[in-house]
Amino acid sequence: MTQINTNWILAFFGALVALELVKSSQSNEYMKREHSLVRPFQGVGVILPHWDFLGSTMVTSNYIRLTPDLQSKSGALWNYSPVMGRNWEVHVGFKVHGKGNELFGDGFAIWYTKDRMQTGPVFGSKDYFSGLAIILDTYSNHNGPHNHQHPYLSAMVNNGTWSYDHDRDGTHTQLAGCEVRFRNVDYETFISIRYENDVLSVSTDLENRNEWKNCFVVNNVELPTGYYFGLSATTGDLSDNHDIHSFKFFDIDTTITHEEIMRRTNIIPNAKTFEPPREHKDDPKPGMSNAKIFFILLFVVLVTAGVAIFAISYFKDRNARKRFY
Ligand SMILES: *[C@@H]1O[C@H](CO)[C@@H](O)[C@H](O)[C@H]1NC(C)=O
Ligand SMILES: [Ca+2]
Repeated sequence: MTQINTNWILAFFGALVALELVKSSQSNEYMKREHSLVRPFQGVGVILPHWDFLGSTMVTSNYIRLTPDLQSKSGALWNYSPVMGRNWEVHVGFKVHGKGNELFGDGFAIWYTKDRMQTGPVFGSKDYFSGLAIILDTYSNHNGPHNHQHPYLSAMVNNGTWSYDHDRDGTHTQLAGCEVRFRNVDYETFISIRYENDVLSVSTDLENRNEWKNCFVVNNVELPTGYYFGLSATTGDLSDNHDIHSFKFFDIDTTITHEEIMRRTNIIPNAKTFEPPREHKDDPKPGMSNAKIFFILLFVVLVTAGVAIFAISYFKDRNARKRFY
């Protein structure tokens, strides 16, 4: 009798677990074709449904090449359906490769922005953008005090006010970043961008391990609904092939109401933990900093002397008073 009971209980919980698994794979998280790119890209009929491309972009059946490994190229790929989802996750499969071993560039960016199909100086796209940029910068412009290695992955949220500063590799407007190594490997490399309840999490799979490695997590990131996904890349004096192998969009909250999605179209992109933009200053000249050191030392000497004089007279006073008792 008790044996039967435990079996029933086990079966009941087993069924519950199975139901949960089915639910999570079916409704909570599923890929939306209208925001995704899956192989083969070129077949009979339409090339790339749901996406437009421009510049040097070339579509083959297995990959989409934003730029070839040639100087001064720029290309982009833009989804033409606005994203009407509150919480989502995007997986991008890519390959950046080229002849250069020491010198290569410039990198590519993944966009979630208000405007689409606009060319410009930020990895082939418009500066002073409104929205989110995830930047995979392969070339260190190195004119500044940042101390990370390249390639470098970083995020920037912009409300149209700020400019991405290449000379500083964007470090003075970034939310967060991490060093990454993805160039010239034989396998496909991946990045995951998850935006859920105003938390932005970026991770990578660059070692062919089939598991995500955290790059950064940033809280309090506000992004509106109704923006567009895009990808763009550029080369300058240095170059690389910037290839996109897949772009998969998952809607991770299908329970959100239509009203909430419409209300969120009015949000202005904002990130509360955003480091306040620093002024772009030229690197200080050596003479200047010597003078600065001299004045700092002088100040320290004067303060020390002042404190010493005060202390001496104070203790003298106390000692003098003590003697009276
Ligand atoms: C854009 O951001 C800047 C700085 O964070 C802020 O001063 C400005 O008011 C914002 N603009 C809008 C339209 O929200
Ligand atoms: Ca750079």
